[in-house]
Parts: sequence; C-alpha cells; structure tokens
Amino acid sequence: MLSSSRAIARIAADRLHQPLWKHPAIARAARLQVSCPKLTPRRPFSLKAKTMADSPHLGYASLDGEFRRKPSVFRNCISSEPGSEFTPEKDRYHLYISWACPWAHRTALVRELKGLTDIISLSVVDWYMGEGGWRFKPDTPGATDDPVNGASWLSDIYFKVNPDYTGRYTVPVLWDKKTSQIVNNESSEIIRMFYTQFDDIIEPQYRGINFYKPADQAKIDEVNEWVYDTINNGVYKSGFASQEDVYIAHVKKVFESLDRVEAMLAKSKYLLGDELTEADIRLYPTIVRFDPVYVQHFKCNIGMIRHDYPHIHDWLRHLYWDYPEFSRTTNFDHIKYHYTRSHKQINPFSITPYGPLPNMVPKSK
Ligand SMILES: N[C@@H](CCC(=O)N[C@@H](CS)C(=O)NCC(=O)O)C(=O)O
Repeated sequence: MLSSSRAIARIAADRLHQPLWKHPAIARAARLQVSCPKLTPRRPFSLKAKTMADSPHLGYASLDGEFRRKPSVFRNCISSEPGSEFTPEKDRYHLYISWACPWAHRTALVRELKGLTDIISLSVVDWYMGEGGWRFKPDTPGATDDPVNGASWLSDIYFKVNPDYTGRYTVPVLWDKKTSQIVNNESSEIIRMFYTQFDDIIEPQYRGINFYKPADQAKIDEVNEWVYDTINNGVYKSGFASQEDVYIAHVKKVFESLDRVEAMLAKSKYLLGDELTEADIRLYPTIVRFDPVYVQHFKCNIGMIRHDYPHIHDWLRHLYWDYPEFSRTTNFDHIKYHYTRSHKQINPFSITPYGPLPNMVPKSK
C-alpha cells in the first residue's frame, strides 16, 4: 500500500507525464535521504570482512561496498566451421540452468525460441543457493536431477573438468557429453551459438531466425552495453552494495536507464523496432524479476514497472502472454524463493514477501 504522500506525488507525476522519481516531491525526498548521516557502519561485517567479501556464492560486496561480478572461465564455441572441436550435433550437448538466474534464463529462452529443446537436453538446479553453491534436488517442483553426470552439486561438474578449479560454480553451463567437458559458461556467448550454429539440424521453421542479425549488431551492442551495466547487473550492484552511497549511486542509474528504455518502447514495439532482437531477450529476464523481487529485495524501489513504466509494462506483458517461450521459461516460485531465501545477509528470516499480486498482470488490465 502506498503512503498517502507518495500516492499524491504519483498522481501529480502522472499529470506531469514524468517518471515518478523525477517528481519534485520525490526528488526532494531523495536529496534529503542522500544527505542523511549514515546509520549503518561502513563495514557491517568487519569481523568476518575478508571471508564475506571473498564469498564467491552469496553475492557479498567487496570491502569498498561494491559488488563485482567475476568473468566466466569456460569460453569455447560450438561451430560448424571445419576443424571445430565442438560441432553442432543432436543429443551431444546438455544445458544446466536455474530458473531463478537471469543469465541462465536467457539461455533457456533462446533454446526454446530456436526450437532446440529436442536437440539440447536440460537440467534445472534447486532454487536454493547456499555456501556450497547450486545443488540438484529433483523433489523440488520445476527442478531436475543431473542425468548426464549424476552430480549432486553443480560444483561437482566444475571439479570433474578441473579438480583444481577455484572459480565460481555458476549457471548456465553448456556441457559436451561427447568429450565430457564444459563448452562454455557465459550466457551471452551461449545464446549467440544457439542463434545460428544448429540451423542445419533444427526444424525448418526455426532456421534463419537470428536475434543478432549482422545489420543490427552495432545497434544491439550499443544497447546491450548500458542495459547490462545499469539494469541487468545494475540491480545486483544496488542490491548487494554494502554502503549506502554505493547503493544510491547504482539505484539511480537503474531508474535513469529504465526511463531510457521507456522512451524507446514508447516509439516502437520492441527495443530496436518492429522485430524481437537480442536486446529484448537480454532485457526480459531482469524486467520480469523487477516487481516481484528487485523492488523490495534489491531495494530498487524508486518505482515499479506495473505502476510507473506503462510502455515497458506493455512490452513485458506482450512477451509473457503472447510468446509461450517466454512464459514457459519464467518460473516465479524459483525466482522469488531463490533471492529471498538464499541471500541471508539481505533477508535473515527468509520470509518471502507475499506480493506484489499477481506476479504478472494480465494483458487486459
Ligand atoms: N557471466 C555469467 C554470470 C552467471 C552468474 O553469475 N550466475 C549466478 C546465478 S544468477 C551464479 O550461478 N552464481 C553462483 C556463484 O556465484 O557462485 C553469465 O552471464 O553466464
């Protein structure tokens, strides 16, 4: 429920046709907030600072308050080029994902959009991620076991490839059953392999669908760059910040970029015109998590998609309700439970907020 002053400000902002957070009353409140003395100690976890900051699994910020995502390690490519080690073949590759993870979400989505579900098999980890990382728990609705490697933990797969592995055990993982190794664990590269490399073996109706067409690449790259930094990863940088000034700097950038997206979607159906492109595919997993999780859990609460961003909201509902591939790969239970119950530093009692209701507003409203 909105406080009455906020509700009044929202109505006034609507009348002025400007984003809520730019309304003078809200801007004034935001300025006041910024100038408040810090109530939290600068290093809240001082006793365990080193361990916490170094924790690879749970999203703790570094000692300067910033969350920094580490680069992915396995970067091979599936390619039909002569001499390629990883050639496109049916039943050769297996994709490990979490329904909760926005990066893994992209890969599951493109696997569906490109008709690869019969070509590349899929395992889904449990939504809970603790100190040991992701685990397989097929009793959880929506999760599966690991029929390929028989692993109990995702880390087993990384150690199988390299017993001395010291990186993070992240999803997605694209696994090669033929040579028993990880092909790639970087979502932005996995989706591009899916666009083109399997075209000779997929059903004819999916061939030639390319969400990163050569003519559009420069525009897509440009949008991807700021969307990644300030929205996809921006929500994490806000939510995992351990100092208030760091959080405020990031949360403002999130909403500045949402305003930019809103302006783009006011002009066209998709981010870059009349066609769905990679730019939409990379934005969707963040926007679909925004109201249900990021607003409260990552404190990205200057506005909500459903109330403050009508064009983004229309775009989101179009993708979710009109494309079965988007709704089939969106599992709100895994999304909500994962964030709210895995990040104990943010939500120590693991109580999952009941709202907002519904997770996805119907198109007619
Ligand atoms: N750059 C990677 C990031 C993947 C990533 O950070 N996945 C998170 C889940 S949202 C993860 O598995 N984290 C486990 C960990 O950090 O130990 C990609 O886009 O594929």
